[in-house]
Amino acid sequence: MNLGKYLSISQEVQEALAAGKPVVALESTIISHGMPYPKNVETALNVERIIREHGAVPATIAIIKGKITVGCSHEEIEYLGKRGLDVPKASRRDLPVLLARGEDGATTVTTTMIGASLAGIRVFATGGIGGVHRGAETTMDISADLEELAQTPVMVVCAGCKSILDIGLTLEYLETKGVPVLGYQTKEMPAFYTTHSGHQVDYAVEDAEEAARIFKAKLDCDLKGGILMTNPIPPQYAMDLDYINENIDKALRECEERGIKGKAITPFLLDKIQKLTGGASLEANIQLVYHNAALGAEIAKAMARN
Ligand code: PSU
Ligand code: MN
Repeated sequence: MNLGKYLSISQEVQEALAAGKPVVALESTIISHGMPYPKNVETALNVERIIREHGAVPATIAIIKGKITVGCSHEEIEYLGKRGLDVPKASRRDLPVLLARGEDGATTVTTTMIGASLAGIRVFATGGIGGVHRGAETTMDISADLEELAQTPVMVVCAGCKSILDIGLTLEYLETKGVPVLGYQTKEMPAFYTTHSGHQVDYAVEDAEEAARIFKAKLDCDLKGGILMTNPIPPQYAMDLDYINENIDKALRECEERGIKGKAITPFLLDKIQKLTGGASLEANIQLVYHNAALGAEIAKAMARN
């Protein structure tokens, strides 16, 4: 590999990794495409602070001027948040083009996993992942996040997936690809805004130590690919199931009527749901990301001890 030219790891993250300290990767699409400015920047900086308070080092990842940047500065986070949708959303297929052209990109779960893995980071905390979209049997819209989980050895801590997706088909796809889906102290797959989805995870996990042991077993046996750790939103922040599903359905209908396609679909739906719920879903989203950051840090610490 001839990576040097394309990878830039902050000094703090380099030092932490060299010393075997816990590091948690964070994505940038959630900043520029997932939340409005300035809440996005405020949230991203709070997430970094929470990870530090839990004794780990945060590493926000983005493409900055043609480099996969692991450990963005506060200025870079502010820049990504302010530019918002003008920063191209970068999935695996976009990466070589942005790097060769020296451009910026907001990393999705997929490209954040790639950056984390290149740097040697094993755990990544975010809000939600992409998955199999409803109606994928005709559109074939299946997020590249699932393929990345199948091939890149990173544990992704999220709050499950939203019912903008077909949760049942997403779980089937992950099973086919050999990706373990774990529930943090729960057997039910959380659905982002709610703890309830009507679907089961593969295994409920007791604590961060057990999660780290499972990850280690996967690595030790060279089983390829990552692990999905789902962490339910704290109940006090969870939304009413019928209320959120009604609004998700409205957003999906508008998406179809307006003919929104491809990588624009997920950001469109997130924005629409936030507007339809008068910001209540944004608040839930922020709280679940904080919760995942804390768990990500605990898992990173357990991995560092193993
Ligand atoms: N789901 C969320 N919030 C997000 C995303 C998904 O609840 O911000 C973002 C993540 O970056 C994820 C990407 O990797 O959307 C998936 O996009 P797509 O569906 O186009 O693969
Ligand atoms: Mn898609």
